[in-house]
Amino acid sequence: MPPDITLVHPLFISKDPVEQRLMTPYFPLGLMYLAGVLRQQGYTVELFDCTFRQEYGEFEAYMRRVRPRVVGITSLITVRRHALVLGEIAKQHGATVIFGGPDPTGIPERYLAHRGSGDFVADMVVFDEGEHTLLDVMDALHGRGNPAESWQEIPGLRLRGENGQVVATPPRPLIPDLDELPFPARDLVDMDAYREAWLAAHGYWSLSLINTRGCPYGCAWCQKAVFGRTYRSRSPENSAAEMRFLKETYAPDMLRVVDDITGVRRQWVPRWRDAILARDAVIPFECLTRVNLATEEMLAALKEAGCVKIYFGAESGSQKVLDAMEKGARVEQIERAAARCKRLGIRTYFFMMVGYPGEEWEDLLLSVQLLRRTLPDEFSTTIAYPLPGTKFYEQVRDRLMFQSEWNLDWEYTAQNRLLFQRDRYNTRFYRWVVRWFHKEWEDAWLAAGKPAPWYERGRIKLGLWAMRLLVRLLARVPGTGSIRFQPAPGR
Ligand code: B12
Ligand code: SF4
Repeated sequence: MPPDITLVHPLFISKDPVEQRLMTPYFPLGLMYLAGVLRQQGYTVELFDCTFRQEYGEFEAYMRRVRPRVVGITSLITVRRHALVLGEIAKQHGATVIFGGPDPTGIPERYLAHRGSGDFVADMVVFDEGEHTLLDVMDALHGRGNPAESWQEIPGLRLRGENGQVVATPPRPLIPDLDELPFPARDLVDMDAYREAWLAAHGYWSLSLINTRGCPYGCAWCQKAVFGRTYRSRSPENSAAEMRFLKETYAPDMLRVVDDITGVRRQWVPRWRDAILARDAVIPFECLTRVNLATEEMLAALKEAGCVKIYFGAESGSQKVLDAMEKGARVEQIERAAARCKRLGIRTYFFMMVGYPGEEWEDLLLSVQLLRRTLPDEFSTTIAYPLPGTKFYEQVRDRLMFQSEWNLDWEYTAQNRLLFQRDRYNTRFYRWVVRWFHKEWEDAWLAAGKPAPWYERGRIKLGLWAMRLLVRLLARVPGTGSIRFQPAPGR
């Protein structure tokens, strides 16, 4: 018997140089939540996970053999092309094809208008949060419960109108209580393959967990498709129960808490710590928070709950640039957060960004100074890229360096590359800035007493000297030139 629905994760590590280099695969929790809810209502679900697969042909063979009636495909901007190709294959085998996730929500017209070799591929896009909408769609397809008579009656969909326009059905209210959801259906995942990939690349393995949905902040470059500027959290007890379950069932070495922001509600974190300790559910974990939330108390509670590493979106050492990004954070807060983590023995990882509109040479120097003063344990630097639907995108829309927004595919964004015309500076300049930041940071660690053999010190000093000279020279050279592919350094 074919399953009632097959959910597809279209990320192929074999086709993605960035993923190959990082080798930190996580299966998509969104799909696993959908699967959990559908199974709770009696539907049979299979997962087709492309993570460790090589070719589209494997999905073709699956479709030929299994013939699911419905295929639901999740998508991000990075995997849009694969999602559409897999959708074509599903359509050729007669399945109802549904797309959902951040990219289809952000740009549904891209999916609805896509024609494969002939017919339209997508029957619909599930917009925003998916659990209840997909359940309604499945009920309608199977005539179960009180099924909707037309797709237009189901809230939370984007459909294709007669003239090809996007038709929106009424908005779907957000799920009020996240504790109602079953834990993600991780049993559908080939856990051994993930475990082995992690162990081979890093010597430990990590699973993901999510406690909250949404983020109340409004950084101008952040695409907030799906959960918008809303914020809901599970109860600390519900989350701790899942951690206990993960510890007993899978015993991962690490957890990645994938909330946009941990600790938006101040009292939540100490309650979570208590719930974790009470259940003996500690698993070393890493999470992301904002520097303005990183109080001594919050960080101490995270540490006691098992936190070993915190990612901060530091972005820049220039207040002017942070304000332009509408980051809602101050440079002093970045410094305080880093110092507090160091005192508590929590590792820090900074996300830095260069090339944001308004950033000038002096601002880059301030970012260098920030890295040198705060000495994060790790950091990565991204050249700012404008995602559709953001204020940043609107700001640079008339200066984009590709033909239309339809071209804003991952071929462009995967490369750490400047995507809009600036008055000064080009991609080549920023790529060297990224390397320069790294050398400054290495040198600052040496200056702070990090032990290193003489040849290593020499390499860093020489590299730093060369980098400083080069970026100063490049800062004066106009023109963009053509740039070879080079993946972004990390996330
Ligand atoms: C965890 C995470 C990661 C993890 C793991 C990804 C994974 N496989 O789970 C890692 C660190 C690997 C990662 C990497 C990247 N990420 Co990321 N990530 C996230 C994060 C923080 C959480 C994802 C999550 O689990 N959400 C919780 C679930 C419940 O929500 P959901 O996935 O949206 O699913 C719901 C709905 O969308 C819908 N739905 C989803 N799929 C489907 C499918 C169907 C059929 C249906 C009906 C419904 C449906 O229903 C689900 C349940 O309600 C999100 C931000 C966010 N808060 O969502 C960013 C986010 C998804 N990432 C993003 C980006 C840009 C990236 C990177 C490109 C970053 C980088 N520069 O390297 C890479 C790309 C990786 C790749 N090669 O594809 C963007 C995507 C933007 C876009 N439009 O595509 C987001 C939205 C962050 C942002 N605001 O910019 N990411
Ligand atoms: S970048 Fe982070 S803090 Fe800013 S709006 Fe996006 S999720 Fe929220």
